[in-house]
Amino acid sequence: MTVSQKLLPGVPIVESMLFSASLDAMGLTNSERDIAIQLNEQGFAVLDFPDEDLDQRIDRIVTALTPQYDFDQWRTHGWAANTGLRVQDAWKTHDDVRAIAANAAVLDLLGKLYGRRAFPFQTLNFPVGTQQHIHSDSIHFSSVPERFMCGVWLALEDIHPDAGPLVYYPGSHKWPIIYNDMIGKVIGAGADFLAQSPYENAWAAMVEATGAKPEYFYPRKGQALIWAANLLHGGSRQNDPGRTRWSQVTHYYFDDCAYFTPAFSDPLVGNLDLRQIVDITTGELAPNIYVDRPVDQVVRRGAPPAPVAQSAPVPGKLPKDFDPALYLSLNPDVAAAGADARKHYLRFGMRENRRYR
Ligand SMILES: O=C(O)CCC(=O)C(=O)O
Ligand SMILES: [Fe+2]
Repeated sequence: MTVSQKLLPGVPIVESMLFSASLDAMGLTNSERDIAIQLNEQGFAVLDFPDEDLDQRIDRIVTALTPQYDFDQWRTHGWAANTGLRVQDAWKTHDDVRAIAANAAVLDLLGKLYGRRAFPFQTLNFPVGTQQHIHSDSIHFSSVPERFMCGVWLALEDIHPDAGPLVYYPGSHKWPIIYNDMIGKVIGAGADFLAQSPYENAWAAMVEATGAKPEYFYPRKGQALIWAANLLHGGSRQNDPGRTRWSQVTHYYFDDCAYFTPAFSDPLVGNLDLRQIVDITTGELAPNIYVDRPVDQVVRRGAPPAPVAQSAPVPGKLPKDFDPALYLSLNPDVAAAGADARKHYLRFGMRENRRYR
């Protein structure tokens, strides 16, 4: 066990103040050690994806997923978020997507870097650049303790500089994680369903204020980039509108944490958007754990022991008679924001007592 695990068990070794003092005891090969140092100092590290069958897998993924993307819309209108150019959780139906997400050598490496078992929980497959605003994944998928999350971006083809490559700001992972209270956002004050956009001006200003310089990922097919939970990253501008940018992103969590969405949570006042996370390697739910105990068994001072507040936000079931179109017409602000009716109702509408019929 490293000194970091002994004294700071709730901090990933690779993100720990005690990283240098722990490095020799992490059981790393020389090349893994380079990755660890890079991830610690810069918040990202590049590796050749360790899979002998990768080329065949990529061929099969591209063939299987191509019909699922709306390339016609892309050619005429360009990228707009979630309009058919991203397939989420294709691991459920495609063995090769799953095999990449669950690659044993990657899991083993991440386990050594973070000091807990890693497991994949979400895949995203993109055929083109996302041009997504720079962001920290920590507002979408965080954990308690924080930073037990990382992303792996795998190039499924050689990525051209004009294809809108992944962009990131080295070192920004060490900046504070920005939460709702820091940007003056509180659930219940309106526009609750906006996750990322309320943060974007603050991140952009932080980049400007620090003078941080962007780097771009121009990988060969089969190269991958690991990023730390709070590294600012996004999809850069796609200069050549006809170029594809095939990639698979896998997001990983680590054992024995509580998993939640900070953008939809104000923990101090009991709003906690706890996630029901499926471990892709087992297909089972990953238990939400707070310092070695299931969160619903933690004794809360001054409160009856159960049910605890955390159980409330467990995503509920849609009412049988839920009609998405009717919901949007009854809630024009939701419709105006372009939110998905089902997701909005489960996440917010229910607790806001919004009308759905
Ligand atoms: O591929 C991109 O352009 C960004 C992907 C991303 O931000 C993510 O999956 O977390
Ligand atoms: Fe991201």
